[in-house]
Amino acid sequence: MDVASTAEAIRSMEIRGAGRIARAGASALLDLAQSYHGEDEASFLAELDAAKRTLLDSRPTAVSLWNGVHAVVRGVKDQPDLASMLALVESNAQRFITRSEEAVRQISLIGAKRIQDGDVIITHCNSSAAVGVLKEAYAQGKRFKVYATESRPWRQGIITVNELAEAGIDVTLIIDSAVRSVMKYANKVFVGADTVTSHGALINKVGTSQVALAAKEARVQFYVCAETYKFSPMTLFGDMVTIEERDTEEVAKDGEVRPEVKIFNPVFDSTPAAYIDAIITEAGMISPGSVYQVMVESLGEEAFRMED
Ligand code: RUB
Repeated sequence: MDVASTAEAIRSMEIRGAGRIARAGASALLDLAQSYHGEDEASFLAELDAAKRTLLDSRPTAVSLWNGVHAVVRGVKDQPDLASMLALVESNAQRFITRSEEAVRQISLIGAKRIQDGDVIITHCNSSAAVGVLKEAYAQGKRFKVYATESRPWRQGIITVNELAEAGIDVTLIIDSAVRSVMKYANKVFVGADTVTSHGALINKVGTSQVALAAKEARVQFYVCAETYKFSPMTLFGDMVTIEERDTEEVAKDGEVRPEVKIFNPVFDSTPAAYIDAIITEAGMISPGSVYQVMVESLGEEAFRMED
């Protein structure tokens, strides 16, 4: 898919989930390089820069997209000629996509070790990393129950329950506001991540922080499944993560509520590090306090050289 259609598919949530949008962004830049017919370096760099901005503007919260796009463009402008620029975009993109898919696989294997027979697990929204952990544990022969939230307003929980049921897992769909009632039956929570800040806070689908609060109250273990390209270098410099607000029509259709009613539709929220027992990454399971160190090791020093 080209850059414009990829950005539109991300904006409209045809492509969604932090890992997928990062890979889609990298893949759109790969497509740009492979189909480039211009002849000079300056025009290519200008087109690459415009493509980068279009992709980054599509959804603001998941740093995975920022890290993916920057991993692809890194070093390109220092190349001596157009052919080397195109070759570097291609190899960077392919490397990012392969590593990202491999990271999800590693997280499944590492996370599955935390699951035992008889566990009752809650998950929220639809995270391929969290679903991967549950499916891997089941494939290893572990038997457990899952409660999955509906995740209003987009109801990504429907995708989760169908994926888990198809794999054979005993899964129950609940509405978001049932989380605290159901927490008394649960002993573990697994969720995904859009962004993890340098001080270990989690930015994920709105409602995640309520799940974490209920888990803390009930002393239920709360695990985050996050590839290290969801760690945000910008937060180290004090940048706040932008919480996306989507169309109010997603909450109530036009005409459904009186015109004087205001609607607020933030689609992500922030869970403080103190509510998180561990973050399961492809580099191993870490405490929220270790995010900075792992971020430097995994993303490399150049990820901290802030370009816009
Ligand atoms: C999806 C969501 C997921 C994370 C992680 O939100 O919050 O938990 O993106 O997903 P949306 P993954 O549906 O608005 O994109 O583990 O697949 O990267």
